[in-house]
Amino acid sequence: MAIQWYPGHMTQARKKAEETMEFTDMVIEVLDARVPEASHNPVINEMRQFRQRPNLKILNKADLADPKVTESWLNYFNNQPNTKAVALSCKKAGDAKKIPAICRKLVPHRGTHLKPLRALIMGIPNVGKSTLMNALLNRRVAKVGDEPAVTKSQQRFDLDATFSITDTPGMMWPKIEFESDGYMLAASHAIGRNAVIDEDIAIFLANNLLNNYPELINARYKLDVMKIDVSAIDGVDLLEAIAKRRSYKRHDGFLDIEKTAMAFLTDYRTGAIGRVSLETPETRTKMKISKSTIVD
Ligand SMILES: Nc1nc2c(ncn2[C@@H]2O[C@H](COP(=O)(O)OP(=O)(O)OP(=O)(O)O)[C@@H](O)[C@H]2O)c(=O)[nH]1
Ligand SMILES: [Mg+2]
Repeated sequence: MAIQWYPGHMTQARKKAEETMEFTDMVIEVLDARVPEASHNPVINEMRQFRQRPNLKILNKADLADPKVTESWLNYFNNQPNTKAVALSCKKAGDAKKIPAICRKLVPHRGTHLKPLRALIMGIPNVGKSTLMNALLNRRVAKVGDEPAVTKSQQRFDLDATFSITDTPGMMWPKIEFESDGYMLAASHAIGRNAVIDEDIAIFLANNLLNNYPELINARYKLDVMKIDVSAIDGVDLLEAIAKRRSYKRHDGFLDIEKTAMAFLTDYRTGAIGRVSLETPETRTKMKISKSTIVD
């Protein structure tokens, strides 16, 4: 089932972003380091390129992503023309501090009292835009929360008299081209729960992680203790095994797969499984070539 999520307030957010773009010198695009291409909103590029604003891509939540894969994404992005990308964890004190200097380099003609540098933080929901804003300002100015669409309107603050930053509401786009992108985004909690079935998302995620990080899955869910061969099971089997091990049962005595799906998604979202990435530059290239609908 293709996932689409474009609630009404995002049309409004898009209009407002288009207006603000005119008075913006550069875009700080926040991505989820675990799904850097899936979490890229093509509409942001359109808006940015229309005004020819430079772009800094931030692969945020790098503390949750596979470091090797993040490294290959940075190479991939930094080899593209007019693109600068850095990996970051807003949860690490001081990590965000390197950002202002990079911005100033990208827009050397601004950044004075007379002509302050105006940066616009953009990205899909729940990638950490407001957390970044707070980290840059070193105080809690913006509300943050682990659910999509926390920020409802733009907020502008001065870092100092020569640099201002605007936080924006998370923005999706009207049609997600690749079905697996919708699943990766839902797993990473960028899409409202009303638009998805948690069980489907958990099965997709389980298949992806079983393929790419079998040792981590084995270690987290003690599959060997249960005499289960991690290389011989699929996502549905994994959820069933977790439900059995944790004795998640419904009132009627059957395994509670819904509860298990939520627990599994939470484990991924909080990093309890370990540092994992759901896509690599190679899987992305393959996906584009095959135009297949679901890639694990
Ligand atoms: N592990 C980890 N969590 C992060 C990081 N940055 C942000 N978060 C968490 O991600 C969740 C979303 O953060 P927000 O800053 O509210 O995200 P946002 O992009 O502003 O979201 P919207 O306003 O809904 O568009 C919160 O629970 C943050 O604590 C990071 O670098 N690492
Ligand atoms: Mg926000």
